Amino acid sequence: MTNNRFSPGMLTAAVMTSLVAFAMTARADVQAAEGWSRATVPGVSTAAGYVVLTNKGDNPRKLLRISSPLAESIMLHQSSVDAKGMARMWPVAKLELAPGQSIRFEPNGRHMMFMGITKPFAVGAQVPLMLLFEDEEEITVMLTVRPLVP
Ligand SMILES: [Cu+2]
Repeated sequence: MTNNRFSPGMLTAAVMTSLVAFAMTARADVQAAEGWSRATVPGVSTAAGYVVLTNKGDNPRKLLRISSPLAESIMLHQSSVDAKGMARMWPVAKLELAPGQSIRFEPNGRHMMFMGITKPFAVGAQVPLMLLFEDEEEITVMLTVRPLVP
């Protein structure tokens, strides 16, 4: 026996898929590139993530939340090295991209601090990073894990 008719369930799934695709393409003001992280050693529960974010839209974009299935939480951090070579870092409350603005996250600067990573980051692995912006624009960035020592 064959049945070539679409079932109502299949039709609903097809409609929902197209709605999701539409929602994703309707809001793509912020683009992410050059995502990477560093390998971690066993027992270490934190990691830093780097990316370049660019606002291609005509409106300011405010970052509301950062998350990853591989970490309990992720914070925005800024770090710097002083004249004596001492490195320190501190949390950054918010991040907003003006129209056309590009912000680079990099070592000894702005970074995404992964807290409570669920397993060590292995060289070559891809770490998903979800960035939620105002107006429900959410983008996913894949961070490529580089060796701990470059
Ligand atoms: Cu940090």
